[in-house]
Amino acid sequence: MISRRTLLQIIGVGSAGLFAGLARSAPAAHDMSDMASMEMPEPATPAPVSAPADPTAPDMLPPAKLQRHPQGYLPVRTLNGWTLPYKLNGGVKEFHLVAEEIEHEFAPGSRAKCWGYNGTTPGPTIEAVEGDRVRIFVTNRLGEWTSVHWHGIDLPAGYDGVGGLNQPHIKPGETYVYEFILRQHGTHMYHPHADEMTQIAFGMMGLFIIHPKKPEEVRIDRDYAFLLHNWALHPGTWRPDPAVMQNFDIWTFNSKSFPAIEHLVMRTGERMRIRIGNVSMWNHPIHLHSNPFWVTGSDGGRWPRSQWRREVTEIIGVGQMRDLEFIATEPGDWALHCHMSHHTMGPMGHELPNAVGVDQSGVEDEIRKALPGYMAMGKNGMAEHAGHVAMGMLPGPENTLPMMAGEGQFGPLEMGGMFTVVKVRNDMKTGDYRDPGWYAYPPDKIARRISDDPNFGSPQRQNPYATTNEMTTTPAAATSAPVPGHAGHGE
Ligand SMILES: [Cu+2]
Repeated sequence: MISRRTLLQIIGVGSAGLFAGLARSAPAAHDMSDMASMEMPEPATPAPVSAPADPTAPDMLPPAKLQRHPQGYLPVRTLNGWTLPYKLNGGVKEFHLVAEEIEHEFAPGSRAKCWGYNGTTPGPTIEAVEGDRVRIFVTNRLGEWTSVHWHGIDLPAGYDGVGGLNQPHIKPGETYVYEFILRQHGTHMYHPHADEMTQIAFGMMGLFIIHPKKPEEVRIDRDYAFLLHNWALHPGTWRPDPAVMQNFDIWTFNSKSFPAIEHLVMRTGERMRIRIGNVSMWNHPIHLHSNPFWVTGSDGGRWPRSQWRREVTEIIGVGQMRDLEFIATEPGDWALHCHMSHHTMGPMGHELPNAVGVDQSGVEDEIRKALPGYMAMGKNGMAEHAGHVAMGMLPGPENTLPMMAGEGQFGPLEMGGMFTVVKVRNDMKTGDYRDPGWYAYPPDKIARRISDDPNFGSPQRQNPYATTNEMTTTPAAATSAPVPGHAGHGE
């Protein structure tokens, strides 16, 4: 089998060749010296393929503490991401984005050649304030042209970024400048409007948060933000496939797949905003356990309170942004996930025969003659798959995540995509974003086993479509005696 490194060398992206090439083609860079001291990855020197950066290293994570910006706003916390530093130049906020190829890790065990900005996908979050004048330099270090569209932002047409329509494309090596005054506030994003099918599929996207000029009437204590995306990284390959339209392998919050997605933390009684944007090819019903949240805003800014809605699941449509706000009343670990159940899974085949309920014992022996080690699975459902993965019995193809992943304090979570945890604690300090670990459940407030007898309690059960005399429960029978054939039900 060809190793990943060998493969990358064969196709000519060995570290030396790739990065030397980039350095030669780099234009005279806009001064980024003041950015070097900030907590961020080096924009122009992505980690070499042979010694990839560890994305869990402290310098790649958002800071553990966030303080209010001098202009008064609470900065957003971009899940697994970062905010782009700016330079003030004559009252104008200058940002510099660099479109480039990067090596990205979706979760340990799955890496790919992606495209992004300033070393990451999503690119860094741009944060500014309503009324600010921003000047954004965009340097193209890709091998093809690009452009940047400022999605949902009210600006002169010449800065809207549709290559060919609003501006000439930004060719490799060139730097373009966009400059406009922010006339609104809200949750927005940026992405290319040039060869979108490829450039977005490879991860080019970023959040653009405009804070309101006047302090918000209802104050937010924690402000999280992430973008939804899907990727087709076929098992054993190292480059997302931009031609796939529906059967994606990897579902991500900010280009990370659970369990690599950062947890959201908050204190009981705090008000959290979760800003979510969708750059993917599917709509995603995002569901938060615990209290219902209010849907309070979008690209259109924070809505008037009369328009706020209480929900527990909100569909974030393709190209949409939504702000969810919620006040935690119960401490604990609460799931936050897409409710499309395939979107919380890792890579899997979809053309499998349905083996649930099928006795495969004879077949297994036959297949083993041709495929030694073959293991028939799925007779009782797919949960045993997660167990086998956890035991290392199913290594899977190279560079592929398990279909079911993630481990909680009580066992496998069986989730591998758009899933993370909101950790509510009574003692989280204001502005502290450190992971408090798993919740310590009070022993009298947790579901627990009280019997292992399947006949326990003889609850009422029905089977109105039974064709034999087995298993038809009536209320009368249910309250008197166990039903004949009960133990075989469900086979
Ligand atoms: Cu989804």
